[in-house]
Amino acid sequence: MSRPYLFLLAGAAAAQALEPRQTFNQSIPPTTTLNDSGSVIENPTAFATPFVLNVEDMWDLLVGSVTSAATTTTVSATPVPASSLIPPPPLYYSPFPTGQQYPMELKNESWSFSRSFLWGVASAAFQIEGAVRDDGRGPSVWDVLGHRVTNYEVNNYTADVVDNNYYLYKEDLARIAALGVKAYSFSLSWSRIMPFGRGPVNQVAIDHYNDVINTCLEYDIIPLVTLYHWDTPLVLQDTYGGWLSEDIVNDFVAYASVAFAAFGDRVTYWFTVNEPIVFCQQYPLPAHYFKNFTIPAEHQQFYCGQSVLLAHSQAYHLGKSMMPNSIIAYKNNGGYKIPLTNSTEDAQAVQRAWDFNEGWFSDPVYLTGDYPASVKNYTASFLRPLTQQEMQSINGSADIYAHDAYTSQFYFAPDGGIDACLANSSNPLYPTCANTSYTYSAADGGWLIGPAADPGASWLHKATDWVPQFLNYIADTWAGGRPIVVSEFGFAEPFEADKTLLQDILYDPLRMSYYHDYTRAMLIALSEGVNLIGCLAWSFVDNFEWASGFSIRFGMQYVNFSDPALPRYYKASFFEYKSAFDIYQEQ
Ligand code: GBH
Repeated sequence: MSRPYLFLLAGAAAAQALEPRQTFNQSIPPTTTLNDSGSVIENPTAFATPFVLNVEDMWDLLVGSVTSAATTTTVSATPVPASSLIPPPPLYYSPFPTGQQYPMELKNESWSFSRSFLWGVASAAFQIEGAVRDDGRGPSVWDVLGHRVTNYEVNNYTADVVDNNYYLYKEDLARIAALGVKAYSFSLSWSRIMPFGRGPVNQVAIDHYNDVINTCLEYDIIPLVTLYHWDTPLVLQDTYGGWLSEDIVNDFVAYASVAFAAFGDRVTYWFTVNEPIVFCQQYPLPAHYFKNFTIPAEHQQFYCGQSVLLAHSQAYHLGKSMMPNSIIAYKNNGGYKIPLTNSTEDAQAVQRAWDFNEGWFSDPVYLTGDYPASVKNYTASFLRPLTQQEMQSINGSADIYAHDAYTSQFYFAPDGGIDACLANSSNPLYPTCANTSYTYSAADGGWLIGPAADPGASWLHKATDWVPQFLNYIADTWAGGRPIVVSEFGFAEPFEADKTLLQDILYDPLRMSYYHDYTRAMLIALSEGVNLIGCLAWSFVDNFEWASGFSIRFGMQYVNFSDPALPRYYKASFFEYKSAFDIYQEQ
C-alpha cells in the first residue's frame, strides 16, 4: 500500500507533527509559526497546507518509529497441551458438572442457559493485534496517542506489538476453542482495511480478517464483528476532526459497506461502534497532535455523538439491505445507577445520569429518534437539531440491545441541589448534575458497593448482585422486546501487574468470583423473563488497556508482553467462567 492520499494539515498541527523529520525549526512553539521574513504569525491555524503522503510517510511524519514483533508471519496453531486444560482447585465447588457438588453451592435445578445462548469472549483490534505498521495498515489516533502524547504513554508501553494477535490469531482461536467457547467478539481495524480511512481498500487486511472469520467457523465459534472500537484512522482526524465532523458519516458508511460486502456472507452479528459515550468523551483530544478544532471543549462530545447517531443509523440500514438476516446494533456502556438514598432529588440525579450516558444514544435509537429532553435542552444552544428524516432513520436502528455492563454505582444530587448546579455551568458536575459514589451512605454503613478492582480501574467494583435489576431495567427502558446481549463484562484483578510468579498470576480469585456470581446473576435475570441471548467476557487475553497500558489486566489468559510468542496460560477465572455453562447450559 503506497498509494498517496492528499490531506490538509492545519498550521500548528503540521509544525508539531513534522518535528521528527528535523527539517523544521525546532524552536517554533506549537501555537505560533514564522512567515518568510521571520515575523511571528499569531494565528497559524488560519493557514493550511496540502500534503501528498503515502502510508509510510504518515508513519514517519506523524507517529515516529514503531517496534516490530519477533514473529512477523502467521503462525499455525499448536495443539493445546492436555495438561493445561486441568481446571484449578474449586472456588466454591468442583468446576465440572461431573465432579462432586459441594454443599455450599448446589446446582439450582430451576436455572438454565438455552442451547443457543451465546457465551463467549471479547476483544478489540487495537488492544490485541500489534503489527501496527505491517501489511499496509495506516495509523490511527491511538498510534499517535501511544507514541507521542504524555499521559497516554504508561511506562513507555505502546500497542505496537502487544499480543501480536495479528500473527498469532490461529493459536488464540485454538485456545478459546479448547475451552468450548461459543462466540468471539472482535473489532476490525478501520485503518488496516482503509489505510486513510477513506479511499483505497487494503486487500491484505481483507484476506487477514477473512481468515480470522473462517478459523472461527472451523471451530464452530460464532464471530461477532465490531466495525469501530476507538481507533479512528489518523487521516480522518487530521483532515476534518474525526467524529467532531459530520464528514465522518459518509466515510464510516463507505467503510461499513466494504466490511459488509467482504464478510457479510459469514458474519451475522455486527456492532457498528463500541461505547460512543466513551470515545465521544475522549474529545477534546490533546492539543497540537491532531487537527485543531474550534468547537468549545465541553461541547465536542455532543458533536461526536450526533455524528455517531447518523453514521450508526445509516450503516444499520445499509447492512440490513445488504444482509437481510443480519443482527446489527451498537455497543452501549455504563454501570447500573442506584439512588444513594430514597430522596426525590437522588431519584432525579439517577434519571439525569441515565439521560446523559446511556439515554444520550439509546433514547434516539430505541425510543424516539431524538435525545432525552434534558440532553436536548442542554445541547439546543449549540447543536443543530436532527431533521425529521434523520430521526426516523435513527429510531429503531438496532435489532438487539448490546450493553457493556461491568459494574454499578450510587448516584445522588450535588451539594446545593440539582437546580443550583444547572444554573451554574462552572459546577464540575454540570451539565449532568448528578454526583456518584461507590460506597453506601454513612447511614447504611458506608461500605463499598462490592470489592474494588485494581486501583488503576477505580471505576470498577464487583457489584454482581445488581445485575438482575440492571438487565431488567434495560429490558423495561430501551430493549422493547429485543434480545439483550451483555457485550462486555470483566474484572481487573487487584495488583495483578505487580505479580511476578506465574502461578500467582494465574490464580485470580476475585475475577473468579466475579465471573461465578455474574453468570448466576444472569441466570436469575433469565428466570425472571429477561430476554438475554448472550454474554461476552472481557477479555480472552491480557491486552493493551488504552491509557493504562499494561498496568491493569483484564485477561482470562496471561501473556508475556516481553515476548508474546511465548505460551499463553489460562487463568483460573477462564475455567470458572466456562464451568457456569458446563453446569447450566442445556445440551
Ligand atoms: C471497556 O469499556 C472497553 O470497551 C474496553 O476496550 C476496555 O479494555 C474495557 O472496558 C476494560 O476497561 O477511568 O474513571 O475515567 C468499559 C467502560 C468506560 C470503563 C470508561 C472505564 C473510564 C472511567 N469504560 N471508563 S475513568
